Amino acid sequence: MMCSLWRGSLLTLTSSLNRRVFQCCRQLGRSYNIASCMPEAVAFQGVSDHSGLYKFSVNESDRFWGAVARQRLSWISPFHTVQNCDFSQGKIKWFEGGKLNVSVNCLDRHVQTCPERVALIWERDEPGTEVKITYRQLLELTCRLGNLLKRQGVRRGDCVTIYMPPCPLAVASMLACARIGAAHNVVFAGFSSEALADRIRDAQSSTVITVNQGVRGGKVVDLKRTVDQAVQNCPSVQQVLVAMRTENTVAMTDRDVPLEEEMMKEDVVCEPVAMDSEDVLFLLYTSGSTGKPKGLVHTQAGYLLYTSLTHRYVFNYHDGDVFGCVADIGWITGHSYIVYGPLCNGGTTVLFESTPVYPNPGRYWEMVERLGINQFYGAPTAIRLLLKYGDEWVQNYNRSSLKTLGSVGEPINTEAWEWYHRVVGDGRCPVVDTWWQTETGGICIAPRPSDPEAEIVPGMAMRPFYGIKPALLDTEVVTGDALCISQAWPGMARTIHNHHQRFTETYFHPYPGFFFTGDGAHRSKEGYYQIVGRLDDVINVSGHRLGTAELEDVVIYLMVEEDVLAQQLREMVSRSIAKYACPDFIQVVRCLPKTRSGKIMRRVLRKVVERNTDELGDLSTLDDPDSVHEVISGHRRLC
Ligand code: 6R9
Repeated sequence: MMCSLWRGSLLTLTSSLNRRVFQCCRQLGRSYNIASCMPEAVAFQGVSDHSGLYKFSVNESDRFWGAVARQRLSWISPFHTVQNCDFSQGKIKWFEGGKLNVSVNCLDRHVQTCPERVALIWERDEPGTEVKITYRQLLELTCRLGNLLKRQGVRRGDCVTIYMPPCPLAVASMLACARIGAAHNVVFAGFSSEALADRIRDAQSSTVITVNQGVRGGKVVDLKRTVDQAVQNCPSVQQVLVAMRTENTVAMTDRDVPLEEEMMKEDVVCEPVAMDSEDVLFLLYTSGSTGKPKGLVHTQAGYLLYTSLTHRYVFNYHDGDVFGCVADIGWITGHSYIVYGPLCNGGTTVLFESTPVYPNPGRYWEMVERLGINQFYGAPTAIRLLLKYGDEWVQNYNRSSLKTLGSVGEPINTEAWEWYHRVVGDGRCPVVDTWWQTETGGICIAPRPSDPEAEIVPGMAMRPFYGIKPALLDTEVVTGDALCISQAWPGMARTIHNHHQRFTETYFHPYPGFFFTGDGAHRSKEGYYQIVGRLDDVINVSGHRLGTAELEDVVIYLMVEEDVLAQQLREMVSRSIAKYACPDFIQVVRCLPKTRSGKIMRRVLRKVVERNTDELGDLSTLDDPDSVHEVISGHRRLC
């Protein structure tokens, strides 16, 4: 029976009226009006252009978000207050009084209008074996899972930990939690058993959902075994639901529940729970620079609204498009732009199980051709890796379906940006460098390609999204560098699970009255933003503050080629930045300590250089633990 649910069917995606309206608007060219930048905006009388709409969104924030929330979301009962926020206490509340169900917004309403539209394309590890799941099928999977969770004793307000690679059952698990009012805690299925155990314990989950094995880059990974090890140290866990990703059997204990078998016994109808706007939707842990990882809390309505709006406008997503975000679902990017944003918009979204180089460095672009991907969203670390392999791997494939290219996770250096634009996008697709964080819930600064007038400068995140009011505040050494946001927006995190004080201290105390992002940024005279990296990674040389991004932009390629002498590196830095910026000390390593999402853990490097290797902080998100040992031993040898 499972097979019939999994069997992919080729569907003709219906082109809705909406799409035709947009085509007309585009034909009108420069004489576009407000309806072409935001159809919802007809409610904002008197506002007639894109920048006017932005101003309205920040100056009349209640009217803006109130109208958008009424139009974009399906409510069970209407909200009475748009926002009730006080940064001094870290109090953030949106759409109070309103009740809704997130899974209904992501599934049921699309099943009513287009049940056979493809919701998910599961791009499995082996190219050409993708599986398509329609909205009707995804609703069915979600309901069965919701009923199973209830049968297993999961109640409204509980938190379910999900340790699965990107796959339809992982998405159905997230939505099943949302349907029955439980929160989810997705843990990246590459984290160690200790990292998983830490997160299960902090979230106090009684239920874990996993798969027997994962498959990535041609390798089989024993995920269930990692869960077994983790739950030994998690007294809260009462059951582990195990889905079968491969045909290999794994040892099952009394605690384990065979997921497919049990969900097939359940009904395909599961009554959605009416949730308050501010009930918890999920926890997501991000590494803290010191101490334990932080379980950031996102709630129902505001988060859903914000991801849906940003997905629609930042990527210029239209009905019928295929959206390809190659992130993992265990990262906020996966939550917001694989699952919630695209599904809320009735989109078709890709779940990428593989790696950028499996079976070869043409994988992304072969997939773009085969699936007809229209918006591609990836990380600079992968773009830089692929660039090294040359243009042919890209040019071998037809990429004419592509309309927008997105970048996220770290600053994209100029060469990578140019290559992405010129080679991948054939110079015709806007590259949107999107700045945001787990804490912000969705994209906050991006070029906004849906604005036909918008200029895009390579390597710049450019402009704030609707409702986002950035402020650059003085740091200890330099004026106007610390990126803050001066008013609330619906997508922002509400607290750190069980640590509200840490939440207010981290984000609201450094600059009273502002949300502090921890990143540094510059603003050009045109008002465009450029992100320069984490402020705590800034290097202070003779009173000059240097962003790590700026330095890395100069040396990055040489480092990869590994055949460049220290002297040449110094000359380059001195030529491109200044003599004072030249490093005194250069250590060549095989690879830098990075997180799974490709961010260099510079705080760890700093500790090594300071010889404080006993205080490396939270290393649970580290991709390759050996990299730290190599840096430490190499550093000892050199000094
Ligand atoms: C979405 C995500 C957040 C941190 C953020 C910043 C860095 C993300 C960026 C970027 C420069 C961009 N970052 N996007 N820096 N340009 N376009 O990555 O969330 O994992 O929480 O990381 O990533 O430093 O503060 P998260």
